[in-house]
Amino acid sequence: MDHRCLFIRKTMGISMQAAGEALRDLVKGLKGRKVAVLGHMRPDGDCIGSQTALCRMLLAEGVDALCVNRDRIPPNLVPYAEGVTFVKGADYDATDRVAVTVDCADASRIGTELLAKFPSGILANIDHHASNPDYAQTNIVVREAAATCHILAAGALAQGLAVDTVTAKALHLGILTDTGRFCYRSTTADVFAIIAELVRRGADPAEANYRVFEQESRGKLELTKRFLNTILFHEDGKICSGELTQADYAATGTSKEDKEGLVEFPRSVEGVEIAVLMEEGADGIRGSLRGRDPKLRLDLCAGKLNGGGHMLAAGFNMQGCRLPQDRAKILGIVIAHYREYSAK
Ligand SMILES: [Mn+2]
Repeated sequence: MDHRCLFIRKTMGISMQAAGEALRDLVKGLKGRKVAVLGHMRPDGDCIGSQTALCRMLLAEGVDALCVNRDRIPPNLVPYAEGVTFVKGADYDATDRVAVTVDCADASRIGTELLAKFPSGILANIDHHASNPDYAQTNIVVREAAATCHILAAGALAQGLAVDTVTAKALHLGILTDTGRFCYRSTTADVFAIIAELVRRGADPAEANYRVFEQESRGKLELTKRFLNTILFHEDGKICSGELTQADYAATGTSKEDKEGLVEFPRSVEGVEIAVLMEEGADGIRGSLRGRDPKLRLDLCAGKLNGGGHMLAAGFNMQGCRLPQDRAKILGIVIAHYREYSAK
């Protein structure tokens, strides 16, 4: 007997128009209920912006709502959570709140310990990830939306839900970060029209750009300097590598989270087809590979270095290796892979 039909659910998502109507019905329908608005682990701008905006729309309708996250709000995003209570997942012990998730591709993205505090499941799921399996009772999932904040902004503006200056700033934050500062393919004319209305209502692009993108630590800049000093080109400039060591983190007061984005320096150079970042830790060398041509199959290249990933972005982990004696071996494998796949 074939049971597959029980497990494969069609998840087509809904239109932005339908999402707006569903958002209005949800916000109005929650009157008299107590609500926890949940975001994902390691929250980003779209997560904090969505939680704040939805919570403020609920509060404006007289609904008792607060936000709960496993992890803290990143310090530079704290100003966007104005007027809303954020509770740490570990401190959350209420049993009388219904759960609404925002920006979570799956319920487990809120963290398994926090999810266990809602044994009756998720009431509503507002999201834009293509893989979202519609895990809640009400699923407001728009797959072509640029951000969860895009869904909330479009719905709230069309349906007349409360969008004051603070809410407009939160919605703008999520769209700004999830579109890569309005650069990704998801940045449509419709997105700009919504942003125009949010700016009219008080969203401040210059302030947001400063808070989100111009608050790097001095340590991160020093780490960047050290990384750039290690940059080398191979294969006539087609491959560009750079490296980090424990000593670099120690000398700059940074941690491995601060390597975020560094691989973009070698990747962004004209002519470079594979960017390599090698990081020597206590137990070996971890690495990142980045490319722009799927033909080079960086997932397979990483596989040759005890790793894996996607065609354009992959990672590897060479236990027991040290940079001085092993960098040439690792780069040799990348170079051989490049020669083989670029010739195909
Ligand atoms: Mn998002």
